[in-house]
Amino acid sequence: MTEANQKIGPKIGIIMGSQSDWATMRLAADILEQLDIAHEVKIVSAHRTPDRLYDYAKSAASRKLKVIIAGAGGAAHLPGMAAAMTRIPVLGVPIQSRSLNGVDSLLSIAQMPAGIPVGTLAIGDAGAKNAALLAAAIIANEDDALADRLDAWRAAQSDAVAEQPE
Ligand code: RP5
Repeated sequence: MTEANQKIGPKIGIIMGSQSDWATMRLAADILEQLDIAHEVKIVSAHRTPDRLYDYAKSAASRKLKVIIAGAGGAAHLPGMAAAMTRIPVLGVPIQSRSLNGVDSLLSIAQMPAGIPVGTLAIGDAGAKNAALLAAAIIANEDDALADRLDAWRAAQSDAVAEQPE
């Protein structure tokens, strides 16, 4: 990340329920690095550290976070509980769990009651990457320089797709 963007403080918060989620959620952080978006990364468990979750969600608006990306697996209450305690948009990443392959995570995150939305991404790596790209797109609406970087990122992706398989 450039020094200038580091100084302005995080715009996106990446939180996850466990150290074991980092292998997936680091893919979101990698994309934010590529796009030079200031962000922070924390382990915040809805079940094991509920007070940390409360403090994080309650302070998100006053700390001027623009989007929260929350990854969790199994009984994945983290994104929904974070969304319940802040109006900052929450994007949920269902971690691919060992026992049910992430279907448990997906349903836990997607099936929110009306009134408290969580934008739910795909299970696992694709979800983590797309959560970062979606968060970037949201912020880019108000940030022309980032919009240019995101357009360039997408163009590079298109250029990298071969016309024929090798
Ligand atoms: C959830 O439980 C975490 O998000 C993680 O995906 C899952 C398993 O956590 P560990 O037992 O690996 O710490 O809270």
